[in-house]
Formats: sequence, C-alpha cells, structure tokens
Amino acid sequence: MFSIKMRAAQNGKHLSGAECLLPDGADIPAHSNALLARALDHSRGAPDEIHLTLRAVESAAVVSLPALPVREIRAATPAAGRAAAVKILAELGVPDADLLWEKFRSTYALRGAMLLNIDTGERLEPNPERGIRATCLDAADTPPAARQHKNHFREALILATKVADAPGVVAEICVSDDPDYVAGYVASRASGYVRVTPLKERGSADGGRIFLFRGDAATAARCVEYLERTPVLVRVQS
Ligand code: PML
Ligand code: MG
Repeated sequence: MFSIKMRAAQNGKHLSGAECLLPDGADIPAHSNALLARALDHSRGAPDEIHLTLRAVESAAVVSLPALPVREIRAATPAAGRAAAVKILAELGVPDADLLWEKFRSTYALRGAMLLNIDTGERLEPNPERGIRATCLDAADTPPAARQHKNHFREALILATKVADAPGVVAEICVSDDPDYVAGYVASRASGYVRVTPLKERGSADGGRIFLFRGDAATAARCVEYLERTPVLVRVQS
C-alpha cells in the first residue's frame, strides 16, 4: 500500500493537512493531485510551502474497521452542548468529566491531541508540545475527487473510529478548531460517534482533541504505536 500525506503552511504556520492510504493498483498520481488541489485552495489562506510525502506501507498489517454508528445531539447553547458531552463521558466511566474543559485549554496550541490517563491525570504523549497524532488512516474506496475539499464530519468519523479501537482508549472528545464550525463529538466503542452541536461560540478557534485513556504503561505504549503507525482503513456507508 501507499501512504500519501499532505501538509501546507504559510510563513511556517500550519494551514492544512490530509492523508490517504491507498491499496495496490490505486491511481496514486490522481490522489496526490487531489491533495495538492486541497492544499492550494484553503479558506485560511494561500500556502507558501506544501509537503507531499509518499511512503510504502506494509499491507499485511492493515486493520479494517466499520465506521462507528452515528447519532446527533442538537443543543440550544454551547453550554448545553458541553453539558450533554460531559453526561455521556460520565456514563462511560470518565471521572470528573466536567473538569475536562479546563484541560482542553492546553490542547489549543497542539498540532495533535492530548492523551490523558483519566485515573491519574497524567499526560501520556511522547512529545507534549506536539501532542499525539492519530494518523495512518483513511476511508476505504475514497475516490480522488472526494479529497479535494475538507469534509469535517466524514474525516472526524474516520479518525474517531480508529481512536476508539486503540488499546486503552475509553473515549475521545473533540471540538473543531475551525472558527466557523461549532460542532464536535464524543466517541467511543460503547457510545458510538455522538455528534454534538454547538460546543462553542461561532468565531472561536478554541478547539482540540483529548483521547481518554485507562491502563498501564505497556498498554499506553501499544496505544501510541497503534494511533501513530498501524494502518487502518474505515468502511464508511455513503
Ligand atoms: C475538525 O477537523 O475541525 C474537527 C471536526 C469535528 C467534526 C464534528 C462533526 O461534524 O461531526
Ligand atoms: Mg482543524
């Protein structure tokens, strides 16, 4: 298989990124072009640097997962949305779920997510300045044209499906960092993907992700390895 990753920046500041995971025989130039088109057409600005990386991936290791089932909660206000998210996390056994919003502040500056031990409060990312990236993932059978523009919901569902399958992950909580996109979600194998909107005020860029983890150090190491390196293809109903 081939992994293709795109990241675009302006004056050294990250603008956009996307990736694909392609089986043997896929039209690699067509997918690469679609990612380039996406990099060149971003609402946050024109990039002055684009990195496109192609790497062969061991296809015997690929995990295939059905997308998590989806439901949606529409709240009257961001505070009500956050309360709904906290309630689901509490039901999943996350202690002090209402205190997570404080932790969320430290995710705003991260490129990746926070990996948080929910029993000790310890952060487990190997590089806390960067956070942990859930990467090496894609939806199975994505046509090149579908890659040219960002689809928040679809991309989040694919990522959340991989994260929920990682060793030790109890749940994930995400708020979009896009100022015009006020939705987010709580996801886990037990709850499925629960889309919650709104979780923040329109115009706010305060978004991030926390992967809520429970387990010992060996499980944490397996979790990081899975999130960052195990190739996962998600089967999404279209
Ligand atoms: C992001 O990429 O900004 C996160 C998107 C969260 C998507 C929530 C949804 O629409 O279900
Ligand atoms: Mg974003």
